Amino acid sequence: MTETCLFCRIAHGELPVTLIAQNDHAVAFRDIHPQAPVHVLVVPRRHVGSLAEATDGAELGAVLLLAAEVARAEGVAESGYRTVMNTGDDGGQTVHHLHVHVLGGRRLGWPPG
Ligand code: DGP
Repeated sequence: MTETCLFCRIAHGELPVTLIAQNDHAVAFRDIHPQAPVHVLVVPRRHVGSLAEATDGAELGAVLLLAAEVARAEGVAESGYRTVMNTGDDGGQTVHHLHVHVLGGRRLGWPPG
């Protein structure tokens, strides 16, 4: 854990969020600035700065499987949803702890801006 990392603090229960799903490696909670009716973030419990720094396939797999579980729990698995991992400055990453956005509940545009 990194003391100053926002998502580490959330994952370790130091900041109050409602966890909507979790497994051994990852936790899921709602984005503070939702961009769609469903907007959930899935983050590894362990500090991983971004996808570019990921080395553990089991951990990454657990993050993605939790994202799929969130989509089912939020009722968008049938209608469809988008999973996004912003990586680095050009990718638009603002929180430097790997996270998957799970977005759904409306028709999403493509390509991204
Ligand atoms: P990104 O730009 O991909 O790094 O996304 C970071 C997301 O994190 C952004 O959509 C807003 C969200 N976020 C930032 N601070 C907080 C917070 O304190 N709580 C929650 N739940 N989400 C946050």
